[in-house]
Amino acid sequence: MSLLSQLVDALNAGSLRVVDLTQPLGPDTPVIDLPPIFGASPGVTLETISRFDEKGPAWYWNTITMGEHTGTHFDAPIHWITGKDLPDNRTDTIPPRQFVGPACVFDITAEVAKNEDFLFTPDHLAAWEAKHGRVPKGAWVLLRSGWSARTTKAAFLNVKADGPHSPGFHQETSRILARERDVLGVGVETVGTDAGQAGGFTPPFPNHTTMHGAGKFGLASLCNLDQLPATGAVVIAAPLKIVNGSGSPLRVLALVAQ
Ligand code: 23J
Ligand code: MN
Repeated sequence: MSLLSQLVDALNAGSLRVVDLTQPLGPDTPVIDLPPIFGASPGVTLETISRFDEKGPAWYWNTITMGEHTGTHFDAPIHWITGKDLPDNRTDTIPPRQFVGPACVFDITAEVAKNEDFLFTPDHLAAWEAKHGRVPKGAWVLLRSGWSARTTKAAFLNVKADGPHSPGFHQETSRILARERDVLGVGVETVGTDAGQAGGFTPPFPNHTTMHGAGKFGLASLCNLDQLPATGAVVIAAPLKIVNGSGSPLRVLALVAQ
């Protein structure tokens, strides 16, 4: 039997499951709050073009407005100054092969429950690899923090007097994953791929700086990572083909063996 008919049979039999790693996208979707000196990204608005009325008696459709980096979304290398001159760095030019890869899931739920600013260090990576094997080239590395359980905007963005607080990667971990493991990119449950306090790190937003400078991608606001094994799932994360796009909302799917 051919590989693809085996795949279809496994999906039909339920021995392969499709897990949706995507948050609902709508007016309540939280968007990152940068300091007011910077441009703000608009949240989602839906405006009805017609709904079985005089504007369209048999059809319903909407106009959508939002920033490229809204809800569950993809960060392309051109999003950051370090990746701005790389080849194939935009949503319309990234080769589609790079949207598909095996998932490595780093479970930091327990650590984050104790420390919402937890950073995943090279020592944590070494411990994960001792248990699960080396992160393979072309992997999607997913940081399972439990953050998607925060369902109110206030709890999800977690902004305090000194700015937002949420977990992320230590810069040296980002460097190892990008340069030594040659991953596709990293995915997180939080609003962005950097820790909440990372605007004050040196350099600011080190994960964006490092990943995009190496031509790697980001996935933000993922959910259902608790349904994935540490290794063995396959993730498909393909952004809209926006011409010159820096990223886009997308549907992220994982194939998981039962
Ligand atoms: C712009 C500036 C800082 C950050 C971000 C965007 C994101 O998180 C993003 O969506 O890429 S941290
Ligand atoms: Mn983004």
